[in-house]
Amino acid sequence: MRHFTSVRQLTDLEEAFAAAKYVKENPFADQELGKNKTALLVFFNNSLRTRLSTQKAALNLGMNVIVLDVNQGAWKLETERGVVMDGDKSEHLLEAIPVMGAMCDVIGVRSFARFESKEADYDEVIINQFIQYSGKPVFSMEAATRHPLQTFADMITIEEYKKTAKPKVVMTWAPHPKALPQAVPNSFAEGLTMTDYEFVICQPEGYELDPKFTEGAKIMYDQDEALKGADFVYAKNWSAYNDPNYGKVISYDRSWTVTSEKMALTNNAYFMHCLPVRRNMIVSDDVIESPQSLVIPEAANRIVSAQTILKEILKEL
Ligand code: AN0
Ligand code: CP
Repeated sequence: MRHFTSVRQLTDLEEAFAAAKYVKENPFADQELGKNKTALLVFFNNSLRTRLSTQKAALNLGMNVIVLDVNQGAWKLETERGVVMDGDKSEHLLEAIPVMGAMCDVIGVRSFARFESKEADYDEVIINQFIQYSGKPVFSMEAATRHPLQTFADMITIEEYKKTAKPKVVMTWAPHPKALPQAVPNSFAEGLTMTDYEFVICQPEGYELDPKFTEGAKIMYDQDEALKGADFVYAKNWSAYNDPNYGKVISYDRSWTVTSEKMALTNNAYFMHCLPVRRNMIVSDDVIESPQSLVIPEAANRIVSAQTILKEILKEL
């Protein structure tokens, strides 16, 4: 594998789960692979899990790691070509990227949707520039439209906890005070539609995701109906995708919060969320603290997910 930007690249899921299981059981078996190799992790946005788990994964593989928070200490970067740079931005991304590439062997990039242009976001302009100009393998640590390392960790977690071959997995929209990207739900939908599980997405009217990610999923607008018989409830907020509301919050409806009353409709489902989560907006305290909550093992599987992918990239260096 050269670059990793979408979970769809894991064409053989069984093989990917087996590779992840091996990594989980043998975390230090491949230290030679990463010896004298440097991973540069570039963050344009905040992170707790991705920052820690990707570093840990790289260290487990024997790599050296450099973390760059672009907005804290680096020069302010211009990303548009053709701009007269007479403002507050001192450097252009088109120089910064090859410089970053010169300092490492592999680059991870976190760059959320900016909601300034749907086209620029959905064309993945930032991560694609890293792919084009860094000269190094690039992997997504959440780009504008996808968060594949999260989805792979989510899928590994479902594999570990499922009690039937084809569990019912329900991804439900839940309320949040700020506009969030569609990357996590897009990616989760992309990943789950690759499986033969029963996969349902429920959301209020107007929150339809780009159909390119959700094709094959059952889409519902009644959360109570959707949750019936669920084995896994995957909660997430996202902002609207469809015009004219792209990147906007169009509902704050707290009747969509995942509470114990909602969980009572399910088949004693496990609760999942990628974190960070706002309690009592997305999920009630009692649900996230219940024994059915998988949020911590799910986060811990981010190491496994990142390490499995980094290992594939290192093999081809
Ligand atoms: C981000 C999002 O929803 O994409 C990151 C999640 C992993 N969440 C927030 O910004 C709160
Ligand atoms: N789930 C996730 O990616 O978390 P961070 O934003 O903290 O990295």
